[in-house]
Amino acid sequence: MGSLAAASLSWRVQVAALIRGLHTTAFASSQPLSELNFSTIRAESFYDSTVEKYASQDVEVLSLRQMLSFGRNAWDDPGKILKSARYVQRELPRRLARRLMDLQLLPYIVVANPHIKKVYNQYHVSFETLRRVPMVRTSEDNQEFSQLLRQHLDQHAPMLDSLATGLRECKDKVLVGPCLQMDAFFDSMLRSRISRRVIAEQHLHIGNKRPGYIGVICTDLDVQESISFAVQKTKQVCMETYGMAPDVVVSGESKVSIPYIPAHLDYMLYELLKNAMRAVVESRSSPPHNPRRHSSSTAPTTATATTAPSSSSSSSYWFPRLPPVHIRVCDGAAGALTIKISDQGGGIPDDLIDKVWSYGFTTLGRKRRHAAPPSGGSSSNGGGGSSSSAAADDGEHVVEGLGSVGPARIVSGGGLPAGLMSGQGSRYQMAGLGFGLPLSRLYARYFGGDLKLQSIPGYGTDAYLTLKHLQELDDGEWVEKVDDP
Ligand code: ADP
Ligand code: K
Ligand code: MG
Repeated sequence: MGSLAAASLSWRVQVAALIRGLHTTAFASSQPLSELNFSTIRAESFYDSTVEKYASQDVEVLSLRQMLSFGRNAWDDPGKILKSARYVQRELPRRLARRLMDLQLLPYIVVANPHIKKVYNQYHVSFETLRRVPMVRTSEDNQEFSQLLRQHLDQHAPMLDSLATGLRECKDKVLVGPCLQMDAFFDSMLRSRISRRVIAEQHLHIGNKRPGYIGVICTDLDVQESISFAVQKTKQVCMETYGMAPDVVVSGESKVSIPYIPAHLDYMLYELLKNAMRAVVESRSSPPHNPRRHSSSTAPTTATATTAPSSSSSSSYWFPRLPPVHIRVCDGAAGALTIKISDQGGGIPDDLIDKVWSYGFTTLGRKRRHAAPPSGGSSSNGGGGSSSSAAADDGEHVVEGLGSVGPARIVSGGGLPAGLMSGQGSRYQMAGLGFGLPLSRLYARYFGGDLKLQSIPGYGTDAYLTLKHLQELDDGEWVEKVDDP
């Protein structure tokens, strides 16, 4: 396998050199933005030296602290806004070029997949477009640039689904699966995606005067409020999916706020709560003959009232009282805020505890799919569908690989679920994409936090979401964290 990859690489180097010789650059930086015709940009060129050149340039990493201190009062400082625009126009082409190189290094059979090709082409078009934008010097330039930026953000919104669908299809192909370091590839692609969207959105909002906000960062995000929002949304989806939902009991610090991007926290809470609620409902609503069903002795008798199942669906299933999900907010001493989400949903079997962090790994099989199929009707689960011990006991299919990717599942705002932001109830899904855990951990780590699981198989799971608590220092600076290109 290794020699096959090496051979294909050296072949690529030769082709790259050939194409480099043919390649002509069409960069016209002296032309005003309004006169440039971006519609003619095509994305056919592979391995071109321009991509390599940009990819090899250093990226300028910005911490949340720097974003906050730079963005303060920017709405009142046109110079700052222009500086921000120039930062964006310098950074995005470099970061896009790096991802183009990553895509180029995929095996040919993957690159040739129509979904992956679509992603490559979109990245290349954005790269070519943004690198050609003349330096933003005036607020008129910035207006045009911002419009272009918004347009590209929108065009990239469905790329996550394309990437996931494409790689899921390719995973079935002989030779491809073992060659691909799938999780590392996704980590890098998605971290970069979060980064680019944060950079772009921050610029697009930096000129807005909004109380409590610097750009898209809420300076005092009320954690309890975010939890309430996520609980309400998840319960709604859970009800739509299963006809019942466990209650959620929140305890701990009631008045904690952190500077954070609300959509990021919303996403993580939503994904963790969906996992918890799904586990609770599925482990309690199995037919009585099921050996993995929890006996009532494992369920606490202190459970608060459970949202009742619909009477029609309860006829053939056993519906005991659902044990509530507990959320505890701990404002730790070590500059970290931890949100612990505990469920009694049966836990994660030992042999799956590492696999659950893989992109696309899900135990939601077609047979047990409760969610509405994605629009367009292609609710294929693909991904091999190899079964594993514990889940197989439950009549479920353990789907390895990229699971089912609903087109409406992850859309805008840095890869956030469209439904969460726009309230498209019927398109929600409780699970099945297999991205919830790894992507939430990526979001948490993005600003220096983390996500960990502690599971007691047969009983339940605790998820620990840790967020760096950024305190304002005397000099007005903020305690660190990270941006990863
Ligand atoms: P998805 O929810 O789409 O399946 P995730 O990445 O969110 O993808 O989770 C992957 C798998 O991890 C789930 O399918 C489930 O089997 C397992 N899992 C996650 N959280 C829990 C939990 N709280 N209890 C039991 N199993 C869980
Ligand atoms: K997963
Ligand atoms: Mg999930």
